Formats: sequence, C-alpha cells, structure tokens
Amino acid sequence: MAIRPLVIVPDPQLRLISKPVERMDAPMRRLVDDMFETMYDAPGIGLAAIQIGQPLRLVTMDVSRRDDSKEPMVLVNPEIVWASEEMREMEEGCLSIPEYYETVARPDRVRVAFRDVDFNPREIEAEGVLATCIQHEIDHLNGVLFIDYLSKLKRERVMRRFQKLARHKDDVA
Ligand code: GNR
Ligand code: NI
Repeated sequence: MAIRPLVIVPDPQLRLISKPVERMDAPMRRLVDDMFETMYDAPGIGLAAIQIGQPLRLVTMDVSRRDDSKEPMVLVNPEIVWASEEMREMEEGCLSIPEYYETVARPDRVRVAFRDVDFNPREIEAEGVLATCIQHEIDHLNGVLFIDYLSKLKRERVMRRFQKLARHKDDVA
C-alpha cells in the first residue's frame, strides 16, 4: 500500500470525465487500497480516483467518526438513480482544494446504484453527510468541483489563490 500525492486545483486532470471500471482485478484492488491509505492519511471522508491522477469511476469513503469504528465503503461506477426534492446545506471541503470551506446546497437524500469491491451490483439510499459526500464524489467523476456551485466571484477568487500558489511552486522548484 502507498500514500499517493493528491492532485490539487488548478490541475486540469480534475476536469476530466472518468472512465467506467470494467472489472475488479488485482491492480484495481491495489488502487483501492492506495486510495484508502491516501484518504485516511489526509484525512478525508471520501476520495475519487482522479484525485490521485487515475481517471476511473472509483470512489472510497468513510464517514464514520474517529477510528474506533471504521466504515470503509467502495463505490465502483456509482450513479444517482433518485434524488429528493428537499435540499440540505452543508459546509464542504475538498482535498483537491486544501483549506477552503464553503456551504453548498444539495439534495438531502439520494439513491445510488453502484458495484461493490467484488463488482457485485448494489443500491443504497443515503442521507445527511453520506448523501453530501456521495454527491461530491460523483461530481469528481464528472469533472465537477464543489466550488462550481458558488458564485462566480467566490470561485474565481479561490482559483486565483491556487493559481498563484501553483506558480510559486514552479519558482522554488
Ligand atoms: O474530506 C472531505 N470532506 C468533505 C466534507 C464535506 C463535504 C464533502 C467532503 S469530501 C472531502 C474529501 C474530498 O475531497 N473528496 O473528494
Ligand atoms: Ni473532493
């Protein structure tokens, strides 16, 4: 297992449409292991494969509190099959946009079809933090970031901050 470097904005990889996973073989399971290790190390409650540079429709999540009861989840090729009319506002952050938090409104409950780590088809209904996290991760698979739901002013302010940071990195390299 290995902790892999995170892809950070404005890296254009974050705008890619990820490709469906066709089978769960040994290399794919190793990728899942690395995603969990990277996610727990960050720490984060979810991670999409593109955040470590792999454009595949693969998500790891664990929304449990603290490490007394880990609840690792793997979503392969997840799809929202139903979303509630009711919305919920939650403060979001993203490992690809470090140390920036803003409130986003999303459907309060969603039904999600996906395949598990053995590639068996499954469906779950999620609400609360889990529903928010699943929607945030599925957005990543489609090249969408939570800042896309903010005003243009806020989004451009954040993007300028990270563009400046990225330029600075080139300076010292
Ligand atoms: O760790 C994370 N926390 C979080 C908090 C509120 C809404 C979504 C998230 S997901 C984020 C990790 C991440 O960037 N996943 O893509
Ligand atoms: Ni994210």
